[in-house]
Amino acid sequence: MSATRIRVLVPGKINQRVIDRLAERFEVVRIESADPVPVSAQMQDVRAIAVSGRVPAALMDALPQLEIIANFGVGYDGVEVGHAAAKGITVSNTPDVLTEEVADTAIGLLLNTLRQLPQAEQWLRRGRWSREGAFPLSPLSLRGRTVGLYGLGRIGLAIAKRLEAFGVSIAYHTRSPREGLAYAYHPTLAGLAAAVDTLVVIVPGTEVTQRTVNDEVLSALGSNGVLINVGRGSTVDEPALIKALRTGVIAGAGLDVFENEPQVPEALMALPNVSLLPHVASASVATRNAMADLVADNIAAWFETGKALTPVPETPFTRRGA
Ligand code: NAP
Ligand code: 8YV
Repeated sequence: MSATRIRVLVPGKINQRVIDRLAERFEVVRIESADPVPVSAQMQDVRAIAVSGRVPAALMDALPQLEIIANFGVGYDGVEVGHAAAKGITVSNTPDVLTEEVADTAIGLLLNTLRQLPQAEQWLRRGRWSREGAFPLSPLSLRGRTVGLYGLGRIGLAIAKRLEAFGVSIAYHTRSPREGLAYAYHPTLAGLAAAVDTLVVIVPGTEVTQRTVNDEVLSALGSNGVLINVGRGSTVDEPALIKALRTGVIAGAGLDVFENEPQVPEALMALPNVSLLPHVASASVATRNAMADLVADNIAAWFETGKALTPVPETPFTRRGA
């Protein structure tokens, strides 16, 4: 089948390389956002969506010929995947190509949080080193820590491998233990938090993981405790975290993701014991290019071979008639 005239909808902003790659073979239709749902004759024969953001059920319902949604990102919490599965629409994501980059960033964020490296650089840049002397010693250190991973999938494992080289103890919580690993498994998140002093969140944002890092988990982590979140903001109860950081229930936090991005609570920004990044864990040119290619290649493969390259587990479909 020729793919040249197939119409692909792109709601909202996306990496330019996705547009350039798709435009080589498809007709790309851009709209500002998925809300409100577009109503136009053009929508009647849209067969694919490429997206970095939300695809609500209503958008799927407005596109009668929709076959595939290619998500820019390994996490696809913005796509109502249950609705897509029920309608026989395939959803693809971008696993593996970003794993090492995100793991690198997680380690950087962990060190920044513990050793206050961004604050130390500001001390130098603002002339305080020459005026006032040495930057104060960091109260926290990675030395002697026990790190718990909440999530030990592709990225969690890549973080754990890096942590091994730092000589820290490693434990984890997932729904089912991974075979063949020497890390201590904890069947509950609260149990993991009680056993470690550093908790790294790298689970998907789902209804089940929502706000699971709550008062109880933060209390269990303890007053020397540090929380690092590179998964999704929805997994952490942000007001509970702010309270815990303010009152010394835990010692510090490093966050790349937030509940209501790009809004970050003033109360969080005002805290001295946090290191904050604007969702940049995969944000290098090379990694974002690889993600963009995988989005375009998923759509091309779907129409050429009848199978997406990296469909999500909920939609293991092949194309009708392929
Ligand atoms: P993955 O390979 O699917 O791993 C997910 C891990 O989470 C698995 O170990 C899984 O184990 C565990 N998990 C899932 N649901 C759970 C639950 N309810 N309770 C406990 N554990 C649970 O995914 P990945 O490639 O490592 O990516 C993980 C997530 O990182 C993505 O979904 C995305 O949200 C986030 N991410 C963020 C950035 C960023 O820029 N900050 C970049 C990339 C990815 P079980 O199935 O055994 O529970
Ligand atoms: C991206 C991510 O920043 O892959 C993911 O799940 O969170 C990041 O790599 C995001 O998906 C694109 O905006």
